[in-house]
Amino acid sequence: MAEPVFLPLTSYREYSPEEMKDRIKQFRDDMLRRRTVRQFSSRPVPREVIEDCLRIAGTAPSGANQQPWHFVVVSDPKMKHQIREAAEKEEYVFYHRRAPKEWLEALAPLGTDEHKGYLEKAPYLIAIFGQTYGLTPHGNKVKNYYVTESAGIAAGILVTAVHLAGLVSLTHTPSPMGFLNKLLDRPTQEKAFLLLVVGYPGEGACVPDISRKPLEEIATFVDQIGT
Ligand code: IYR
Repeated sequence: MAEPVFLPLTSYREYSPEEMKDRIKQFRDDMLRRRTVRQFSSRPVPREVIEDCLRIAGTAPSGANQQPWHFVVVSDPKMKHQIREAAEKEEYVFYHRRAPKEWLEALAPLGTDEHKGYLEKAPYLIAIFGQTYGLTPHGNKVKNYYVTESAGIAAGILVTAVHLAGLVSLTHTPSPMGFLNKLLDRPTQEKAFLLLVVGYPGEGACVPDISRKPLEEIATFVDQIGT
């Protein structure tokens, strides 16, 4: 069993209450501007920005620090075309056969359908895989814990980083996503759970007229129990 090694927390920074409030308000206002976008421009995005966004996503906390994620960044037009074709095939079945009426009703305000032109138009597709197990240098399996939670947090941070970089994204979830393993040559222990479409918004891009739940609806504060 490995012995824990501790180092002083030198990276922490405390802010005065004023500074804290200013900083978080700034961040709140930035994040309130984030929208999921389905109309993309083909304008190129500096690869370096995508690399930094992934470095930032890789700071996510993870079960036993196993960092059970892998990101495949696709900019190759031929691969984007193949991904589009495979995704549209699944989506066609979803919209025309598999999706229960209730699900289609829930999706109606978004105006989505099986056509996924943005998978070819956007400069970058980032496929996010969760690794159910890792491998030691000797090829032995090491079980990973809280894979979906960990990769989900990393994905959330990635969405945030992309937004703060001045780009837009779409959290696309073609289902099932097994085709991504095949096309992107990823091993079976990796499960794709999100295809993040990244780029600039298309000219005149529009977004659905939907809103966010207010704080009172999403949070409960337990300040004092009883008297
Ligand atoms: N994967 C489909 C359907 C879809 C499902 C959910 I839940 C969404 O929030 C949006 C779409 C599609 O991408 O069209």
